[in-house]
Amino acid sequence: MHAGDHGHVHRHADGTVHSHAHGGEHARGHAPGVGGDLDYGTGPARAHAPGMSQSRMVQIEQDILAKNNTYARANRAWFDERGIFALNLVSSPGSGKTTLLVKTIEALRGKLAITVVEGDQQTSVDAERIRATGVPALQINTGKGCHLDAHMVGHALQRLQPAEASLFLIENVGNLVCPAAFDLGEQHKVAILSVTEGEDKPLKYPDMFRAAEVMLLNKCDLLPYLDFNADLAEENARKVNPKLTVFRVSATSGDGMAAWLDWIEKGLEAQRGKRAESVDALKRRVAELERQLAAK
Ligand SMILES: Nc1nc2c(ncn2[C@@H]2O[C@H](COP(=O)(O)OP(=O)(O)OP(=O)(O)O)[C@@H](O)[C@H]2O)c(=O)[nH]1
Ligand SMILES: [Zn+2]
Ligand SMILES: [Zn+2]
Ligand SMILES: [Zn+2]
Repeated sequence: MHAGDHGHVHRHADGTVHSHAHGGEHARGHAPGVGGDLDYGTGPARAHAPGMSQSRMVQIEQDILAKNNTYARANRAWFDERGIFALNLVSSPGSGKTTLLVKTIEALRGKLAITVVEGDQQTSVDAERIRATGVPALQINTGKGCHLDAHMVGHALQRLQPAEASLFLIENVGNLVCPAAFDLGEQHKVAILSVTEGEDKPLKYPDMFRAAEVMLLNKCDLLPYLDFNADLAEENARKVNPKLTVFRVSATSGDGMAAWLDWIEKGLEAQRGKRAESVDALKRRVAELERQLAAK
């Protein structure tokens, strides 16, 4: 039974029906035994959903991402016009995103305006931790959803109205997979990897580390107690993303935070500069038009 050009649907012994791309598992045959791996990521959809063809999955994903990208472009334009530097913090649950945000805010709030969006499936615990620092924070609960999308962030912008030339921090839902695919309109994704998670994570979840500009290797205060090779973790991350900037930090002790804070301030400066440039360009254009009108 065929579904589409690439997909292939079949029924298992337990009665469940599901589809595959050709190649991958099938190329290796259906021979019984424990040898050989199962790979559901070799088809055009790079994933597998019971009962759905690969071509249908690709179509659905493209539609969702195309809509998301439209909202993301609008958010990015909104940030650029106002010289706002927006960062999207992504990681697995519990790597220390909120702790890092609190420390970052405490260090920078005297110098610049900061606004935060918190994404979680449920609760407003993280937004409350941010508000305790005195900075405005909006909690977005995604319910069953495992990532924030650009439409949600657009609504958050309407509600929060972040100041011109300010820092806008987004904590995504703890998940190393989906947030990689969803552009929120941020300037950069920042991936957090904590030293309790294993050096292999960048290789196992490459999309996330490829999408990020910066990796914060967090909880470095625990390194003396762990069998974790920080150099190997960095090496693995650079294998999937050679341009990655890495900062080794401890959010709880504050070690290594200075370089990260410096990176933020430089990024914000550049973003403010971009706005100044576009304002200057606009002024020049208006002056030129006025000159042309006066000459008529
Ligand atoms: N030892 C140590 N613990 C840390 C550090 N940063 C965070 N933690 C601890 O790690 C746990 C999780 O931290 P959170 O900041 O809540 O992590 P998160 O990534 O925001 O978690 P979710 O929002 O649930 O995904 C807490 O118990 C923190 O105290 C660190 O640098 N060192
Ligand atoms: Zn099968
Ligand atoms: Zn958190
Ligand atoms: Zn809407």
